[in-house]
Amino acid sequence: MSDPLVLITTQVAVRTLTLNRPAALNSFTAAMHAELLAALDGAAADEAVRCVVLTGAGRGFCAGQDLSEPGMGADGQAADVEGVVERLYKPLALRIRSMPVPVIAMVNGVAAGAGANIALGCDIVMAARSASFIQAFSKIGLVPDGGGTWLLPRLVGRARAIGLAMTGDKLPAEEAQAIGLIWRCVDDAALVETTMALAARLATMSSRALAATRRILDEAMPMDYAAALGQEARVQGEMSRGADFAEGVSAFLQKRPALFKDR
Ligand code: T3D
Repeated sequence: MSDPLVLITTQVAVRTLTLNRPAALNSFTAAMHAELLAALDGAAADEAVRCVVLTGAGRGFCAGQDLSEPGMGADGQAADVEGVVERLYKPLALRIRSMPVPVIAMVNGVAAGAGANIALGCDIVMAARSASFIQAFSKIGLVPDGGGTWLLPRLVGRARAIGLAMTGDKLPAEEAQAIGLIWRCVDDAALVETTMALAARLATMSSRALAATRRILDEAMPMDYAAALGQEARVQGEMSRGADFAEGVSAFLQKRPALFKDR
C-alpha cells in the first residue's frame, strides 16, 4: 500500500493534517487534493476537533501545483489549468474558509504558488524563520490562484501584492511577518511547540464564535461602515443565543475557566 498523501493525527482537540509528498516539496497532485479535502471534511464533522493545523512533511510546506502531473502541459497534452483550479483549488480554499473551527497553517519551509496562497487563506499563519513565501505563478506564465488575488491586496495592500505577484520573488518569513502577510515567524526549533500551544489555546475557546469571527471579517470587506455595524449586531445576536455566551459570562463572573462546547 502506498503512503498516505495527508497524514492525520489528533492530540486532544487539535487535528494536524500533514501534506506528505516531501520528495516533491508536498506539491499538489489530484490525489493529494482529494485526501486533503476528505481530511478537512472529517475534521469538520468530528465534534471532538476544535482546531486544525495544516503543515508539510520534510523541508517544505507546499510548492503549489505538481507541475509534473499528467495534463499540466509538460507531457504534450493540452493543459486543463482552468478545470484544475475550478475543480480542485477553489473547493479546497472554500473548505478551509468555511471550517467550523480555526485553521492554523504551520509553515515549516517554502510555500510556493498555490501552496503559499492556501497557507495564507488559513486563519492564522505561523512560520519557521527559515520558511519563505513565493508567488511563483508569474515565472511559469500564470496568475496567482488559490485565493491569492483576493488575499494578497487585503493582507498587504496593492503595492506589495502586485510586487510579490509580478516578481515571484522569495519573501522570507521574517519579512512576511513584518509586512503583515502572516501572524508570526518563530525560530525553526520553536515552530511546533509554539503553534501547538496556540492551537491548544484556540481549541479551548468558543469554536462557534471563532468561526463566526472569520466569516464576518470576510463579509465586512465589501460593506460600508453602517452595513458592517448592522452585521455585527445581527451576528452578535446569534452568538448571544448560543450556550457558549452564557458559559463565557458565567465563567467570568465565577472567576473560573470557561468550558465551551458549541461548534
Ligand atoms: O494546473 C495548474 O497548474 C493550475 C494551478 C496552479 C497552481 C500553482 O501552484 S502554479 C505554481 C506551481 N509551483 C511552482 O511553480 C513552484 C516550483 N518550484 C520551485 O520553484 C522550487 O522548487 C522552490 C522555489 C519551491 C524550492 O526550490 P528548492 O531549490 O528549495 O527545491 P527544488 O530542488 O527546486 O525542489 C525539490 C524537489 O521538489 C525537486 O525534485 P528533484 O529534482 O529532487 O526530483 C523539484 O523538482 C520538486 N518540486 C518542487 N516544486 C515542484 C516540484 N515538483 C513538481 N511540481 C512542483 N511544483
